[in-house]
Amino acid sequence: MTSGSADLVIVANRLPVDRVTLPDGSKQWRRSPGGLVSAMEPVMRSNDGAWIGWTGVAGDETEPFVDDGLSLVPVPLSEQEIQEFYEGFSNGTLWPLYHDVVAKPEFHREWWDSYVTVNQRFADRAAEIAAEGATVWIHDYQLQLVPQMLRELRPDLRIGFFLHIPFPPGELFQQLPWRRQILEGLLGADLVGFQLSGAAQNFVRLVRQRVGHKTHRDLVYLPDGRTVLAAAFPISIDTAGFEELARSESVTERAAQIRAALGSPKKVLLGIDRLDYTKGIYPRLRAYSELVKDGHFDVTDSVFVQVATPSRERVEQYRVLRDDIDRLVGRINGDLGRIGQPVIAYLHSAYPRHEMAALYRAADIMVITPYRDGMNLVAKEYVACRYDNDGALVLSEFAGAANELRQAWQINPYDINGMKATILEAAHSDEKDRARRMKAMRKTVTEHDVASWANDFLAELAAVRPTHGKPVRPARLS
Ligand code: GDG
Repeated sequence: MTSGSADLVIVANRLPVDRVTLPDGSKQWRRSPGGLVSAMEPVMRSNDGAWIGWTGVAGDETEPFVDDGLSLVPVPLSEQEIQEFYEGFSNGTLWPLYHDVVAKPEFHREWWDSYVTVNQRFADRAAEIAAEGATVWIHDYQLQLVPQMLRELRPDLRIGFFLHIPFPPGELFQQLPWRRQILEGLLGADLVGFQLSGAAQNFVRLVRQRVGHKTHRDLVYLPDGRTVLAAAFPISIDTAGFEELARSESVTERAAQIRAALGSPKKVLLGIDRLDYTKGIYPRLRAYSELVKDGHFDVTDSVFVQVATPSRERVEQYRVLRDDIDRLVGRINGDLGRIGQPVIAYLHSAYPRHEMAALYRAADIMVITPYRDGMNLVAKEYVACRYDNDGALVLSEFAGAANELRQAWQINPYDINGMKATILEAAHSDEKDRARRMKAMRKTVTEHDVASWANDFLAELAAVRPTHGKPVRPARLS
């Protein structure tokens, strides 16, 4: 195969742009806000980089284009592929399976077939545009077969893969009928990155047990002489960017407006999540409503603001979740609210980054309670915005972020009473204690931002020794 001209290729399910229709009816691309884009942008610019992904529009056959200096290469998905590859296998099979089976994963052979077809399309595209010896960085659970498919087409490339969500323990992973294919798909990479070292260990153990390759600590030795390194790279945020936004006059003003609009309560609690069953929104709201019912919070001077960003609305489990949360909020406000004073101010909507920063600044207590989360960037964003060293973070021990944000008030979302007690503790904490905790957490997110995350990953990928001289036994079938 002939090679292209890009020295660094990012491969992700979505391109970092959205198609927007202007008031005059014309279409334009708008850069989607997100840590990954801001982290990759400088590296892409200095490396002749290109980004491969889907535009988000069914059947879109847009040719490669340049947007504000970035080369973007669309991969088309048909309506049926969106249903089978994206909503089906990615979000109906892998997402629940990788999140501790919080919801029941569905296994359908047509979904798998579509996953293979679409992964091959991404691999073909990457093979076309990557220059000789280029670095290719593949992202996330939708594209786990791409590393191996790409290696077959282009053995000259340096291939990295990063999984943004948890990697499950073997006991759960082995439910997957295509477990061996997924492991082999990932082993096409030279470096497989995870959020936590426990996930990397799960992966290496599974490779040893299920595929039969020789492993040592975080290394896998393949029979063809290649070495694959599995390691943790906890993702982060554009810390300085968030802090700057939070310090701006307009965000400061908006934060004050938000508090005033809420009736100037003594305590504002805040939850911000994609509306997803892994995020533990239900037990969180129940815990808070019980605290109100028990008289620990008074609806006249405290309020819980819950922002739930619409997500994956065509997937059945997400529709059910939305109805469950709607009903719960309605019941809580109906039972315990007053005129103009809801217990929970519930917003099913997405907001600009500016509004998010204002909400973070307006909140006394940020409550983040996922059953399982790869990292949880919202927790880090809250910390980045609290340059005043005030504000309390209540954080689930099942979020990857809990590993770094040790000074948060940590909770177990399955333990409602424990969660209630900890929220109360955070609410009654004194200023000095809050400042001590917040300062320590701010140090962490300042020292480890998304730029250092990307640099660490790419430096490790550049340093891995792709071959070994060890005699290894051939893989056995599982
Ligand atoms: C996956 C993993 C891992 C949310 N609502 C709005 C909005 N957001 C932004 C937040 C934050 C991001 O979306 C959400 O990131 P999270 O990390 O909290 O969660 P997932 O979407 O599930 O992300 C997760 C992550 O990948 C990265 O590896 O941490 O564990 O599940 O940045 O600010 N942004 C705007 N308006 C909204 O309404 N502008």
